[in-house]
Amino acid sequence: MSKRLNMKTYTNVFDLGNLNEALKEAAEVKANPFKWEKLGHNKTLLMVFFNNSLRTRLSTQKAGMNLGMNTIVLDVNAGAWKLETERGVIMDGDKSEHLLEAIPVMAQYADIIGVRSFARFESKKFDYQETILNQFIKYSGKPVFSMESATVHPLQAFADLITIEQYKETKRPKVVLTWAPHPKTLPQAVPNSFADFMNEADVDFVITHPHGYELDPQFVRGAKVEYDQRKAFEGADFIYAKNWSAFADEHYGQILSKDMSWTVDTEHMSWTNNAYFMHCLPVLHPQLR
Ligand code: AN0
Repeated sequence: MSKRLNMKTYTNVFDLGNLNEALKEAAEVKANPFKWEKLGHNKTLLMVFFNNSLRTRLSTQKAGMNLGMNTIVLDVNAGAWKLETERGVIMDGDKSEHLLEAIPVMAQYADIIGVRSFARFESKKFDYQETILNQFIKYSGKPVFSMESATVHPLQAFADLITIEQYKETKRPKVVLTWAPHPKTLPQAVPNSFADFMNEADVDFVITHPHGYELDPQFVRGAKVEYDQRKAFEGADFIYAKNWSAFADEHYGQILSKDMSWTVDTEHMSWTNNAYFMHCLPVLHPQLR
């Protein structure tokens, strides 16, 4: 195996090292899930959840098991003590323990730690500094990976790229990330990481969203942004639909539009090159089927 074994954090596409090599290895593991079943012998994977999860929880625990690891799943605030995560506050509320005391306890039982900690939308700075994830990185002394943190979801994005690689019919497919409406405030983590990965992949990448939904430039980088959804869809081979709330300082976490005409339906798909439709789930269905 490659030097990815020495990875200390996994939060973005660059942590994977050579992306083509990583994709090749991923395809091998997908074809033979037990290929490295001895790799994790007597190692412990700890998965720490501050928020709910269905797919990431199941797939990550299964991945650890397929690598021969012991896996421990900890639901902070449910089974474990409620944790105070802010520094310098008086702890006279409903929190029993401070994160900084809990991290070394978690770390002593783990060889690698996955953390799910969604954006809170109380402070853009708190979210975009990845305050929770970075405390694990800083104080655990163990390799740490994001299982969707405040600003990124790199497991999702890598899985999406693996899917695109598997299904693409041309060498360099056109991939479109489209905003779609949702009644609740959703994080930017999934679109951020999707852009992060697509920008480094061998694809023609376009992002489309209504005005005001511009994502963080550190993830958008050189990607084409097309405000006309129909134009963006023309010739697309993959449509990736996702809602996110506003990123801009003055509107951070706000819902600026619920324009249902952005919902991807069969008419939208007819504008494409017979594209595959992708969605990370969970999804709200706009009408009963
Ligand atoms: C999350 C999100 O949109 O980031 C999880 C997606 C995998 N969804 C919700 O918060 C409902």
